[in-house]
Amino acid sequence: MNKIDLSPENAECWLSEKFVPAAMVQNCLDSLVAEVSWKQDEIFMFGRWVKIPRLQNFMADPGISYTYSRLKMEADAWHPAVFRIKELIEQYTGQHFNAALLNLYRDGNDSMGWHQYNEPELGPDPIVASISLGAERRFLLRHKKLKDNLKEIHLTSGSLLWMGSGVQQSWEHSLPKTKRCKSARINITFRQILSEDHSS
Ligand SMILES: O=C(O)CCC(=O)C(=O)O
Repeated sequence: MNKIDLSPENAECWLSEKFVPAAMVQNCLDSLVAEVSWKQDEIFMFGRWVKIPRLQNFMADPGISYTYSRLKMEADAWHPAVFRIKELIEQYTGQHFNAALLNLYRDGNDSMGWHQYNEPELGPDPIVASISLGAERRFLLRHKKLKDNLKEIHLTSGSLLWMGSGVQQSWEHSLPKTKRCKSARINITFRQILSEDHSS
């Protein structure tokens, strides 16, 4: 496990390459590409509705929904491969997750703009476990006030990026486009959605 230095804050962030057992990675990728109901949703940004530059799906325990950029997502049931990875992360970290947002980047033209996890249903200090399957992509973290403070992480297939306590408060992140990448990557971000009153 490699600690990622997010000073000046003492934000907890680390990367574990080869977290998903090699024997599982290709099977997971193939079955998720084929079996998940991927959608190119629209979100509200800069005063208008725009199509996201990637495909996505939301999975969670029954009854949980998730809203970001005015898009309300109802949960699909857990895909068995996603549920298995969730169990592996929970065993390794002791942290429980009840939801996951899945992103399918079809190639290097698909991307994710700068943002942080600040939806009220994630609570004041969200902990997010982010799994990568497939093509390697560059992931950037940028300090919200010290904009020159930039970290670049190469997310390899099977890796787990842990964005723990303190990360979302001071840092935002993005996954830029790249001409070099011609194949697909799936990202799964496991999250804990709090109950309706956002206090438990
Ligand atoms: O694809 C990634 O690694 C980033 C995903 C992400 O930032 C998100 O789901 O909000």
